[in-house]
Amino acid sequence: MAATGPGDSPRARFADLGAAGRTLVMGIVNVTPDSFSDGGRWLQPEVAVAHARLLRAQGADVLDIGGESTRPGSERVPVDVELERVLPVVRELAAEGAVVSVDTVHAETADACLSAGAVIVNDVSGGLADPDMFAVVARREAPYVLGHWRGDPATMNERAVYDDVVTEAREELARQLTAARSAGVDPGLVVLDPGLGFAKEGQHNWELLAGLEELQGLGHPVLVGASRKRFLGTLLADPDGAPAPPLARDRATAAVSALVAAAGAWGVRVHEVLGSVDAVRVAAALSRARRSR
Ligand code: PMM
Repeated sequence: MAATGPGDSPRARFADLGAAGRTLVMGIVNVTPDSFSDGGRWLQPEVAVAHARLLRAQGADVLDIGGESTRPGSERVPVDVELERVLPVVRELAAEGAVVSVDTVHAETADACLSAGAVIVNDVSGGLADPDMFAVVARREAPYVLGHWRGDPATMNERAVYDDVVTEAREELARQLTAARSAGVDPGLVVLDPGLGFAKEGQHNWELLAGLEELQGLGHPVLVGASRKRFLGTLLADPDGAPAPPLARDRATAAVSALVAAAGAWGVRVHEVLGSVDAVRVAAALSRARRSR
């Protein structure tokens, strides 16, 4: 049983997540018409809440609520529309005691969702999209996922150029970490994310997964979001080269969850929760057995 609940501070709720003693599973609830694998499915608040409840019952430790798709070429959403989508969902789930994160690059959305009971701000832009984000996160003393990013969905594909993606992502994350600290963000509340698929080609994603330890070397917990992403579809392509569709990527997603959990990831962000819950439990059992030998 968690020792903290809805009345406790985001800081305390975040610390409490550590009691799981294993990699955490963050279940994705995209309240959008256009996310790449599930756009439109959970756009009605009641449907989104019901889906989130199911993910929680399946063992998700955190529910990640997003109101703006970040897939390549997707449309930017005004903050009022984003809030209309996510706020009722955040409010309801937080009141039920769920640990909610809000997937947004907008400071105003983050602020409003924290007031509605969200515990974590998940910012794929790592503070680059909105100059006010770090100030809000600092003022609210909110746990913060800082993602590696090189520009919005309209331009990110052309920015996927690296000599060494692990070194460069690490340096760019370190730069944003410094900026966050200067703005007053508590580094003890920051989780890093390599931003798979954000200005990354398939090979870059694999290299980042292989280089997880180097990112962990920055001294922060690391969250991995591989779920249903295109590089898994490419890996699982049929003999004619047609990529596996998003819904056929869940087993591979769970395999990634097991492997990054074994590598010490803080969390995995996934659409299909059951497979990853089993995967992180397998990894935890193996690591306990290793320690007891
Ligand atoms: N990927 C997406 C959206 N939000 N957040 C984090 N922290 N990490 C990610 O990799 C990430 C994210 C895009 O995937 P989706 O459209 O399926 O949510």
